[in-house]
Amino acid sequence: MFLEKLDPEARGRFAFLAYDQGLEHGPDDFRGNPESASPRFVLELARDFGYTAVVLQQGVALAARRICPEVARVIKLNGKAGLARGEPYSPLLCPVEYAVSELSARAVGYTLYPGSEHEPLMFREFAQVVRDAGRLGVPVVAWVYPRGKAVANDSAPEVIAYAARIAYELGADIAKVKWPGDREAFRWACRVAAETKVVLSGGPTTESRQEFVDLLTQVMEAGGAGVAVGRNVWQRPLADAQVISKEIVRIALGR
Ligand code: FBP
Repeated sequence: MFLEKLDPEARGRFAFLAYDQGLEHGPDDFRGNPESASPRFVLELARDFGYTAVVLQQGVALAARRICPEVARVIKLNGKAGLARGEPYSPLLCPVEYAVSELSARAVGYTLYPGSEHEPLMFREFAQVVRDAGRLGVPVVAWVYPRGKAVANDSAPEVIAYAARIAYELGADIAKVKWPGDREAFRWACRVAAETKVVLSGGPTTESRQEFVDLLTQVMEAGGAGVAVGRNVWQRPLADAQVISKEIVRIALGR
């Protein structure tokens, strides 16, 4: 509803640089490119290549305010570490009000795990986030990852389409979903998401840069609204991260 905060020209295209994996996956994600353990590496890429915004948890956002205040931020409101097993639940950690007033959030983000035994709790929290964000005039990005023992294949076409629709039903402005395997399945997910914009969730780093670029091209051809990518950028050494950033921004934002 308030997408102009992220997209002043109303072009409906987004390129988010996600950097919340230090919490979600742990520091092993930084091993391949140890420079990426510092948010500076990611913030400077976002600034220099014109990403729409970086995605940060509250703690890193506090540092980002100091290191690179000019880079727009999507604040992840909920999160969990990757250590626990069992049915996933990602609790709300940062209120929308704090994200906006103290962390200058341009948008807020929340991960939903539909299918988890804890789905009702997350749906309720998310519904409240949508109402709070509406009052404060910031858009909401939903990471929608069907997961848990009830979900046999979390990237099956019908599961991804359902994820996109859940985001719409619950009031998200943007839904971030995994790749369902082909262009037609992604097109259907975009269709059923109605007014909610659908962006691709990056996923593990591909063997070659070109592989990821080709994937993003298919997403845009299928009516996707862009990407929220992390590892495929900052797990590569600086020169490679710069080349792929240029391509990502060109394809996702059309610049
Ligand atoms: P990547 O591009 O690195 O896959 O990041 C996208 C993202 O949604 C992150 O925002 C989040 O930390 C992570 O993936 C969650 O991944 P998982 O599927 O392992 O829960």
